[in-house]
Amino acid sequence: MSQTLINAMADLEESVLVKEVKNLQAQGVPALEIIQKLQEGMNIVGKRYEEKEYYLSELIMSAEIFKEAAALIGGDLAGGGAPSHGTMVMGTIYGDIHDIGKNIVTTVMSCNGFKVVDLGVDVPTAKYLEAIKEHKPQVVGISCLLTTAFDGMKECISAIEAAGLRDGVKILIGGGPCDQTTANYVGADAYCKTAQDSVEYSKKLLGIS
Ligand code: B12
Repeated sequence: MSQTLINAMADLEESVLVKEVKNLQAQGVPALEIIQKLQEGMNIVGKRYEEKEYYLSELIMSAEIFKEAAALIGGDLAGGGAPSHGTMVMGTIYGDIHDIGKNIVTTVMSCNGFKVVDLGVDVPTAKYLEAIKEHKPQVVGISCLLTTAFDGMKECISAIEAAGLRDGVKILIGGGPCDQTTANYVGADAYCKTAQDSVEYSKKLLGIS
């Protein structure tokens, strides 16, 4: 599938990217596949930033371009009419303001039968605890794009446990630098690489076919 799209995202070629997204949509390529390619392009942006080929201004620009593409695709993600599987409380952990991935997961979970309570970004532990008590979710999602915020996730999950709320929820984590080792370190039930994974893992963990 479209290397053009990956390159356009990585090279911040806005007009090429918009054209290619429309082109893929016209060919009937599923929205989630298009998003996955954009995510690959974003990973390249991240690498270029690390290698000092890109600076903060390019990171900001990449976010703007991604959002433009996501707005084009947004309508295709909306499913509606899915059965109700339960509630998910979702947020980006405190110290971290990245929200593009979180918003995609929120949309995809909503379209797949979950009511999602989105707590936003830079979410403190107390807000997760309050939301779990209030909304009694089956799934809690924590998004984290910064390795420096891993300890925040660990602290948050320990606090959920200390408050006696851990047994009632499955906790999923995700975000660029996370992996299964991170999930083990912070005490989550699963690590999800993509938004679609979050649907599959949630259903699997809750025993929904
Ligand atoms: C865009 C971007 C920004 C934008 C964010 C805009 C926004 N509104 O989100 C801006 C410019 C604001 C930004 C700021 C910073 N950033 Co930044 N950013 C990125 C970049 C390039 C892309 C992130 C992104 O949106 N990817 C696309 C989405 C779709 O992918 P995703 O988030 O991974 O989400 C998918 C999956 O992971 C999963 N998922 C995500 N969350 C969750 C949660 C759950 C529960 C589940 C189930 C699944 C799931 O589903 C999503 C869809 O498939 C990454 C590079 C990268 N490779 O991630 C760096 C990156 C994350 N940023 C980085 C850094 C360092 C920063 C800054 C500290 C820079 C600075 N000097 O100020 C600040 C941090 C500010 C803060 N306190 O948070 C580093 C982090 C390094 C590290 N190891 O910790 C990265 C990795 C770049 C790099 N390689 O150096 N950034």
